[in-house]
Formats: sequence, structure tokens, C-alpha cells
Amino acid sequence: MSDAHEFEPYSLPYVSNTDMIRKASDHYRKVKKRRTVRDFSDRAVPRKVVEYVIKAASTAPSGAHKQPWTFVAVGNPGLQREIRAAAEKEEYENYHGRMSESWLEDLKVFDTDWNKPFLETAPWLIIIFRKIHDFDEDGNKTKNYYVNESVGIATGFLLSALQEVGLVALTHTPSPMNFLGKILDRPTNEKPFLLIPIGYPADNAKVPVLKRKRLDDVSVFFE
Ligand code: IYR
Repeated sequence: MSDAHEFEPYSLPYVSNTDMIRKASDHYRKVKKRRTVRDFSDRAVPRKVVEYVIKAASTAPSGAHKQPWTFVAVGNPGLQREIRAAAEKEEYENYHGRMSESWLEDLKVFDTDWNKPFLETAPWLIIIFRKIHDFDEDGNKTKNYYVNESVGIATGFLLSALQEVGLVALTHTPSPMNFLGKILDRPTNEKPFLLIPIGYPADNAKVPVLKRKRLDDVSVFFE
């Protein structure tokens, strides 16, 4: 190994199989309570919380540890209004011709339409950008690797941090979403990935009754 690379010891505390099975089951019972919520309360969420969930997301593994992401947190009513207007403009077109009949049929259980009031009601929007490349100190282009995989994993970390602290999120995908780069003044190497309103559920929030696939339907074991 070349001495240019530094390594440090790393270990985890011992956990017995019995304890680990219990932990795994407890963890599953906790995370299965997470639901995507579309009805947000306007109750404020401290900026410190948003900072920590972004820090947690940014601990995700990434291709060659390039950390090819930017999380833009918007808690500014004027900007939220602007984002809502731009998103609704695109979504209006989506729901009136751009989405196929079968797609609209698949969305019926969620009762969604082009109206996106949550973009203004939620106390924060977190817009995740994927960096298709980066720049070194001299302004030269540098490569990022497995950007979609990396940013997808970081988004998963973000959603799980939000659940852990007692908040809900909506993984919203207005399409096309280039308007986000413009409104938020992002450089051209950053492409919008997901728009995630976060906050508390409204008092009258409802979620569709959904079933998750069973273990047998989502896994195959070879032993
Ligand atoms: N982006 C639209 C449509 C939409 C698409 C899928 I796939 C969903 O799971 C939900 C909505 C919207 O946000 O309404």
C-alpha cells in the first residue's frame, strides 16, 4: 500500500446474535411506521434540526468519496411561493396531457393533482442537487462517480434522519425540474434530483391505505 494514503483503526462493539436479531426487528418495526405525507402543518422546524439532518445525509457513502451532492434548504416564504408557482406550472401540463393514461391511473390512490400547496405550507423545502462533475481549486473539471447511486443513498439517509427526529417528508418530483436550478441560482454542474418538503403532518393529515410487499416478494436467499 502506498504511504500516501492514511488509514486508521475501526471497530464496532460486540453484539450477540440474539441481541442483533432483536435490534433488527425493533428497527424494522420503527421504520415501517414511516409514511410519505402530503398534508403539512405550517408549524416551524428549527434551522438547527435541518442542519443536522443534512449533516446526517451527507455521511452517506459515495463513489470515490466525492460526496456529489448539494442540499438546498429553503425556508423563505417568497422563494417557496416562487417554487410553488413554477412547480404547479409544470405539473398542470403533466396532469393535462404529458402523463399517460396508465400513469394517471396508477396515481389515483394517492389523489394527487397539479396543485402543490405543501410547497408553501411546509416550513422547509430541501432540494437535493446531484453534481454531475465538480471543480478543483483551479476551476478545472473533476470527475464524480456513481452520482445517481450516491445521491439516492444520501436521500435515503435524509429520509431516515427525518423520521428519527419526528418529522415527515414528501419525495416530490416536479418534472421537468430545471426551474429549481434557476430559482436557486445553482451552478450548471448541479442538477436537481428531488424536492423534499419537510415538517409536521397537518392535524387532519391522511395517508392512503397501502400494503407493502412481503419479504418473499422482495427478496431471494441463497444459503
Ligand atoms: N410529479 C407528479 C406526479 C407524481 C408521480 C409519481 I411516480 C408519484 O408517485 C406521485 C406523483 C406529482 O408530484 O404530482
